[in-house]
Amino acid sequence: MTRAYVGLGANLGPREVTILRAVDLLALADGISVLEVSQLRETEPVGVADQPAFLNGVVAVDTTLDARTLLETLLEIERELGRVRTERWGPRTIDLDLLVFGEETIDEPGLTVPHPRLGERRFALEPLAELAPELVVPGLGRVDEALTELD
Ligand code: GSY
Repeated sequence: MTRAYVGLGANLGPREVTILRAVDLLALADGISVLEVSQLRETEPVGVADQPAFLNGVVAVDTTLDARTLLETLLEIERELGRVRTERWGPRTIDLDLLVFGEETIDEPGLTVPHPRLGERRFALEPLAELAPELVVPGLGRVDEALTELD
């Protein structure tokens, strides 16, 4: 069993409804137990500034899946909720990012864990710190300390 953390984001359509539906679909998926969902917070877009504000949060799960299968499940849920991948940094109805997968470090085509930009993204680090401030992320260190450094 592996504890994993998944970033939740949306900036198109009914953002909160879509994010909560994504969490429901995660809970229904084989091999995944949803443990806790952070508060959802509105955040300014990072990257392409000229797009609507995001709603972001993080969900903690326990899973018997391996990281690649969990990632495929996340992509499947994104597709089910109408996500169409067009512009890389552009607006999206739903975004599920695999942030942390246990203590594993993975760098393969299409799968990099921990998420390579976690340490620079307040919109991901802040809700992660709400759920797991003492978590030590490989290559990043304690989540609460990483967040303080960002301040
Ligand atoms: O993968 C993250 C998508 N994304 C976001 C986001 O989720 N929140 C904010 N605030 N900015 C973002 N820019 C991108 S790309």
